[in-house]
Amino acid sequence: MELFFSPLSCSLASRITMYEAGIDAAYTRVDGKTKTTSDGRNYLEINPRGQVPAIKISDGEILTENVSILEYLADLAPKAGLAPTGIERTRMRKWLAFVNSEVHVGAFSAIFSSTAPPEAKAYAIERAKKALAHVDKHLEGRDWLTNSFSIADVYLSVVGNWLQSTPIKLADFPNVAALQKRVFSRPAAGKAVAEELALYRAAA
Ligand SMILES: N[C@@H](CCC(=O)N[C@@H](CS)C(=O)NCC(=O)O)C(=O)O
Repeated sequence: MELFFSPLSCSLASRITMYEAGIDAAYTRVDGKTKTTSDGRNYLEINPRGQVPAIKISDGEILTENVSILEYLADLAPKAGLAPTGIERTRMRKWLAFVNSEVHVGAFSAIFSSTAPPEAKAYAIERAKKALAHVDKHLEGRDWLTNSFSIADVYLSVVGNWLQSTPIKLADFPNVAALQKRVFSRPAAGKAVAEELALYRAAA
């Protein structure tokens, strides 16, 4: 398997999941500006959308989209318990979808966009705050988004990590902050975060 990633971007959730699940993979860095891989390939020929994450699976197929990739990875290692079954699976998918549509793409894509006008950014900041407040309320008295640790918690933690580059304060969402701390304190997740932080800093 090969993961196409950019340090500290949403593809970090795939790396964390792979480490948590004990999945062996090659990690190929993508330059988001030039759309080339670290070994000189044209990334647009791998994922025409030019976005990370993408994974190449054993038959050569390229899978894209965080929500589907994370679930695919979790299902490769059921014993790791990264995705529940039954109605809990449905609840987990709800949170994956919520983080993806309401927080990540619905808000952060505009907040970090180099082309979005200031009005769009201001709207996106308010949208992110509303969505995070909703998640924070759900997390009151809970350790995880569902009844046990899952890929939805991983995804939320990775997206929450971006707040430090925005005017939104993670501390305003204490339950989200506490969940992120729990996730990043796990040995596998912590290793993934530390590795990508080092790669990110080395390039800065
Ligand atoms: N719909 C995609 C969005 C992925 C996405 O936004 N990836 C960002 C990094 S977090 C990216 O590659 N941005 C560069 C670009 O859009 O050109 C998904 O959910 O997987």
